[in-house]
Formats: sequence, C-alpha cells, structure tokens
Amino acid sequence: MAEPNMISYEALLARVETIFTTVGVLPAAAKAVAKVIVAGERDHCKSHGIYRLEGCLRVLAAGKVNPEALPEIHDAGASVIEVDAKGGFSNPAFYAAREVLVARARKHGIAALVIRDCLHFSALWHDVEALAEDGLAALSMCPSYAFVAPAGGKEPLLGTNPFAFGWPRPGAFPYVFDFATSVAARGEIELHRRAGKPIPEGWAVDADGHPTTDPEAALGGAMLTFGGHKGSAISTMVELLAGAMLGEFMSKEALDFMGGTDLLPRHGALVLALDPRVFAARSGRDPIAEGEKLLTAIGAQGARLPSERRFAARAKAMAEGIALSEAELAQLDRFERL
Ligand code: NDP
Ligand code: PYC
Repeated sequence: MAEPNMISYEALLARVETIFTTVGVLPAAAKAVAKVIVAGERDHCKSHGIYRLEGCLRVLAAGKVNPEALPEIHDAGASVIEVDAKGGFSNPAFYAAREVLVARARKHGIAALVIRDCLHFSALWHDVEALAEDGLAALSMCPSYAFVAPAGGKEPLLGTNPFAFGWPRPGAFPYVFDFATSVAARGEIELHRRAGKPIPEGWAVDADGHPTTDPEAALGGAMLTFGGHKGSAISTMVELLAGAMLGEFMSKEALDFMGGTDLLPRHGALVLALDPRVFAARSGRDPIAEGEKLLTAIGAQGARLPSERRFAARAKAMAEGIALSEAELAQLDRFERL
C-alpha cells in the first residue's frame, strides 16, 4: 500500500481556507468552514472531513449557498437567541452567536440558539465541544434530507438527523457523543461506494425495501434508524424540535426544496446550552464533580467513552501530521486551481 502523505493541521487549514476564499466565500465564513472540515480530518472523522470540500464547492458553484452571507443575530435579551445564517453555511452562524449563547446560559441556567436558513454539512461535535470548553452542558441537533425510513416503514422520510451532547470535565477533554440517528451517517455509505466496498448488513434497504449491502442500492433506497424504533423516535424528535418547532424545514421539505440530494441541505438547527452549576446551586453538590464519578466509573470497567478515539486521533495528528492519500492530495491540488 502507498505511504500516506503527511500534512500539518495548520498547513491543511490554510489550504482549505484559501480554497474557500478563492471561490468568493467571505474570510470569516471561510475560516469557520475550513476549521470544521480540517478538524474532522484531524480527528479522523472521514465522513465529515475534507471529503466534504467537494460538496461545499458544488453547492457554491450551483449558487445555492450565499458565499457573502453575514449571520444576523436577533437577541432580545431572553434565553432564546436566533441567528439568521442568511442562506450561508451553518458554522459561521454558530460561531457568531456562541458568545451570547454562553452568556445567556450562565445567566438563566439554560439558553437556546436557533440557527435559521443555513446550509448544513458538518458534524455536530464542534458545537457541543466548544460549549463544554466554556463549562456548559450542550445538546445540538438538526434535520438533513429524507434519506431514512421510520422503523416499520420502507420509504425515506426522516433525515440522518444527528444528535450531539457535551459535558464539561475538569482538566480533561469534555465528554462528547455525536451520532447520526441512522445506523451510520450518509457520508459513510458514500465513502464505502467510492472505495468499492460493501456496507455492513442492517444499514439500509434497496428501492424495493429489501436489505442490501450494496452502497449504490442503499443510496437509492432507504437508510435505517439505529436501535430500530428507539432511533426512529429520536430522529422524529429532531425533526419536530429542530424543524417544525423552529418554523424551519423538516428533512422531507428540505429535500423537496433542493430537488435532489446532490446539493447540501438547507434547513435550521437547534443548540441548547445548560449551566450545570446553576441547576445544582440549591443542592449544595458540585455537578461536575458528581459527573466525574460516573465518567471515571465507566472508564474503570474498561469501557471507552465516546470521543476518546477522536481525541486520540487528534493528539496523533497534531504530533505527527494528518495522513492524506494520493487521491485526496490530488483533489486538493485540483480545487486550488479552480
Ligand atoms: P459514529 O457511529 O462513528 O460515532 C458515534 C459516536 O459514538 C461518536 O461520538 C463516537 O466516538 C462514539 N463511539 C463509537 N464507537 C464507540 C464505542 N465503541 N464506545 C463508545 N463510544 C463510541 O457516528 P455516525 O456515523 O453516526 O455520525 C458521524 C458524524 O456524522 C457525526 O459527527 C454527525 O454529527 C455527522 N452527521 C451530520 C449530519 C448533518 O446533517 N450535518 C447528518 C448525519 C451525521 P468516537 O468519535 O471517539 O469514535
Ligand atoms: O452524513 O448523513 C450525513 C450528512 C447529511 C448531511 C450532512 N451529513
């Protein structure tokens, strides 16, 4: 097998940022989007790493994302804050509103960020990890496209609807989980298709509703929810809270609006931030210390915490560089010549 090419995090970030600014994305947005893509690659989350560059450039070329969008914050001083992404990527909108979300959660104990009208392609751990670093617990969710059949059904109706949670830990990386409510993210199936590999059984059914391990048939059929009816219910909750409740598209509407899955979905997103110390204030107990007892006990059983693999991959990439294949490097070169 060919030796991987090593590139530093900083060098990859600079290259990806330049690719975005060259095609007209405003510098602050280019920085925010490049940061999440390169962080995905650094943490070896390949389904939302540099592979996503192609989709971002495609939606930019199609004129279906606003490269000059300036997120607009609507803040009435209450615990619900809105940021209108103005048809731009979701990440700049989140970072634009992060400070006020944190301040409001510290003041009221709980605050919600409503992100409106955004193009969403990224993993959600970025949001909850950032908030946990500010000492807050956080939940993040959004719809996507109707790729997934509800448990007991065969037709795509629900999105892959990711759901993420973060919890602060003293002197350690936060506790973070982040998963699609489908068995696997759509990006994973696409990566299997590109590599010419079958997908595991149980991920999807074909267009006739029969189980399939062929990624092509899966992409043309329906993905399945994780945990059967349980994942289906959580996915439905994401549609209701981050779609219907916000007055933004649910996954079926997002798909109808864009007219196909070639371009990234446009919808809203919901981020909740909670200050554990405000909630526990009258108990006299330290919620972070109490939480640590549980997290330590999980580790003591030899079980790994979610994100441990990701944080280990990050440490390795920061020390040794990020490994890219010849094909990935060639693609970066090609995008730089656009
Ligand atoms: P995975 O199944 O790869 O991982 C889900 C979570 O479980 C991670 O936090 C992972 O931590 C953890 N985990 C995995 N294995 C174990 C284990 N053995 N023990 C403990 N924890 C474990 O994620 P998905 O494929 O479901 O989703 C991938 C990404 O896709 C997510 O980041 C999600 O946000 C994104 N996504 C985005 C969408 C969008 O619309 N923007 C739509 C759908 C998905 P670790 O990383 O350390 O392995
Ligand atoms: O991997 O399922 C996915 C996905 C959908 C939108 C962004 N990522």
